[in-house]
Amino acid sequence: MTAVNEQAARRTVVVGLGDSGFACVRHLQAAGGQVTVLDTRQRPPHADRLGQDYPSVPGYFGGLPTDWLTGADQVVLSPGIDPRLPALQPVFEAGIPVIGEIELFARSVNAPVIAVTGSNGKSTVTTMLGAMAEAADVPAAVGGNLGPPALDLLHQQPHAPLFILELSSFQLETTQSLRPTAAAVLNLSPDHLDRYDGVGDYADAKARILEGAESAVLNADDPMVTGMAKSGQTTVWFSGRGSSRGTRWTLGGTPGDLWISRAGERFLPVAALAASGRHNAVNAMAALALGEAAGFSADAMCRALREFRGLPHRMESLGQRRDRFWINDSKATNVGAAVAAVNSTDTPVVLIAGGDGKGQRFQALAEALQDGGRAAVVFGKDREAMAAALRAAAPVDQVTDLDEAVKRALALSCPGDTVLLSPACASLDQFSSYEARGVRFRELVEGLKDDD
Ligand code: UMA
Ligand code: ADP
Repeated sequence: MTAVNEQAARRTVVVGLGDSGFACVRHLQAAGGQVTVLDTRQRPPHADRLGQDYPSVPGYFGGLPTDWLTGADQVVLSPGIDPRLPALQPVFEAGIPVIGEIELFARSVNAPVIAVTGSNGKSTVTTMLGAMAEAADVPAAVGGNLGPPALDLLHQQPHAPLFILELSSFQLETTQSLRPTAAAVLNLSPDHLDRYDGVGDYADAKARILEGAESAVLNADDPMVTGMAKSGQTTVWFSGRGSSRGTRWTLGGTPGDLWISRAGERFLPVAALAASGRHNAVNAMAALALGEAAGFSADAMCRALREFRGLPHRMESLGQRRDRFWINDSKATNVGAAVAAVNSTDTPVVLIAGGDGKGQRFQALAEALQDGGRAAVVFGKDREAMAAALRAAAPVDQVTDLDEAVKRALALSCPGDTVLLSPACASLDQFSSYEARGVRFRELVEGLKDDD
């Protein structure tokens, strides 16, 4: 049987009708398979679109009926669904294969794939690499966890010569067949602990990206990542902490004259990067390592890095208001990202943080604030736990929401300080997304008139 016919013979249940689930339905329908869709939500995001585009595809919303699930030949789980959900256990007990969107993608893609994961910097590195591809005149398809979904890329750009994918731990859990040309693990710090039984399980999910990769691009400074290296797999190391033997991409020089070096030779001055912050210099090294594996020229890669200014909501400068520098880092949804943000700020900082802490501990953020942290203002669901941890490092004010937090931060800061929104938490207790939180912050800052 050919792959397409095999697909057609299967009865597939897609669980979840968000962006990923809808992309799976379209893909499976195009392959001629029998598809049904379930979602625990009464009105999943693409319910109307399913009715319009695929009226013959049965859907059940508001629960996961066991007989629908166990009647399947395979189940495709959306990334937002926790496989530990009791309703899914009969599927595992029956031995029905459980896969995800990236597994479907991997079984269909013929072009080379570059894959990026890590706790922080995935979207930035993926987008940097996309900019490098453009500078190199390679019409690559770029997406995955940052969107568009990988299967939508395959649908929209079936002849793309290269796919550049950001992959989350949730996506990697259900992926077996991906064989990337190069795969990167950027770093690992605790996140999503509401979804995993421990950091070990989370790290195991991330490490799956390296299975079957021709070459691994790994962070030499991160002990959880160095432990993922496999003998017999080509490994390209990058390091933000000076040169060490065998590390191809390193950051070195003096604080005012930092350079990215390749194999010990100066390659690009950090001052030439349009994206600011030391963590972005490290991200650039990861992107260079992946770009090299993709065959991009040094000239194209450097041109892209000289122009790529960074993504919105990631250390995004909102300029100066009331003699303070305001930075929107709303995408910092975990402690690791907020630590990097505080560490890359050169002035005294008033940190605005809070939201849903997803079971994280905040001690590392307190340590970062110890040096240069003027104060912290915490808001949202886990403000008590944050305040308890941060109080050891700086004065902390607790408020209910972001609007109040901005007012308090202004009062607590001095001229010349930076006021940094880097929440270290998910936004969903008070906002629809990290973008909505960042947009509100921008509005609040823009509302601060200099002559008030
Ligand atoms: N949900 C239910 N019941 C269901 C299905 C989903 O309650 O039956 C809930 C989930 O618990 C979750 C939400 O709905 O809270 C969305 O889940 P989903 O799997 O339907 O999400 P999609 O719309 O398909 O989007 C997913 C990724 N979302 C998640 O992993 C939560 C998107 O990443 C991704 O862009 C998209 O597939 C295409 O690949 C977003 C994300 O937040 C940006 N990712 C996490 C992150 O970056 O930290 C991993
Ligand atoms: P991801 O896609 O992994 O969430 P992003 O590029 O969207 O990563 O950045 C998310 C957050 O992490 C932002 O707050 C950003 O400033 C921060 N960040 C980016 N790169 C790094 C890095 N290499 N180390 C630590 N934090 C980082």
